[in-house]
Amino acid sequence: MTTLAIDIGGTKLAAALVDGRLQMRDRHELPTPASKTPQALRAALEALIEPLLAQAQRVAIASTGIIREGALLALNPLNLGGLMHFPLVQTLESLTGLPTLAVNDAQAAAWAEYHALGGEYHDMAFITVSTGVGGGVVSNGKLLTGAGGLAGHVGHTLADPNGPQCGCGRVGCVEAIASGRGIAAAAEGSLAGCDAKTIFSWAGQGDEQACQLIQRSACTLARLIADVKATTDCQCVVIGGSVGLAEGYLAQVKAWLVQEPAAYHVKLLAAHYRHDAGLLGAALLAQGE
Ligand code: ADP
Ligand code: BMX
Ligand code: ZN
Repeated sequence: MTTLAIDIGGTKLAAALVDGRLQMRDRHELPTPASKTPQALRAALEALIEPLLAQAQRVAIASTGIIREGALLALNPLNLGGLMHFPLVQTLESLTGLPTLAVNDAQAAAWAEYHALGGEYHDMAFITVSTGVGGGVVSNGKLLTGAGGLAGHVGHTLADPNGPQCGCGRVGCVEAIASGRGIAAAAEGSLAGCDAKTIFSWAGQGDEQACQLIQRSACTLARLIADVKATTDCQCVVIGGSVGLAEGYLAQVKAWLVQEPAAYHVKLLAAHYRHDAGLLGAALLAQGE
């Protein structure tokens, strides 16, 4: 059976066909519409799936936001242009006529990365550093989604009580500091208005402010990883997302983590499936694996 896998992030939408055991083809992307209206997201999803639809027998979605009873509920609506609620499964079922499953993007990616570890570990966590900071936890071989879909949303734990306001309503969340959006929001002067990707390229050229912004993110992420270790006693933490996978970032996180007491040290790995972990995890879950 061929699965039409869809990944809805705060910055980009991706779709691909997935056959059998994780063979992916025809992957392509579109920008996520920066509009508050559900109509804009529906139209973008329709355009995204159009070239793939005829070959698929089911749909699997990994999406940013809390996924509860098939609907997307934004925890941080600012990551989706202010969109609060979107009927995800209902929309895709009506667009495709196919059975559809939806799961949070970082939870889906955690599941794919857990499979990639090949049975070596039974307790792991995945953290994406992307538009936001998302997380997924596998405990004793089971993916935790929680009673209402909130499990693993570690990006909304406290990093700094005097830190920036987070779009979720709290102050000083990890996401408000460490995410791509958080890095960009703190940029001043010559870097004001730059996105995280541009700030990374300035850091590569030795720009002092750019290096400091990335260091602030990496240090915040390392403290979060220590908290995740203390909460779950996971055997490894896998890092994904375009910021998490950016050159040199993981090495900085590792350097900060070793400065924490040894009890909080944990093996850190870059996502095996790179930018496809969400797509593949959703496909695996739709296959019942
Ligand atoms: P999404 O959040 O939609 O899943 P990404 O994982 O691509 O998407 O994360 C988007 C964030 O990553 C944005 O803040 C963007 O500026 C940043 N980004 C994209 N590419 C890079 C890169 N090569 N290096 C560093 N940051 C990047
Ligand atoms: C936010 C939250 C999470 C998501 C994470 C990463 C929303 C809309 N999203 O914390 O559900 O997993 O961002 O999302 O509240 P991404 O867009 O950065 O991949
Ligand atoms: Zn928050």
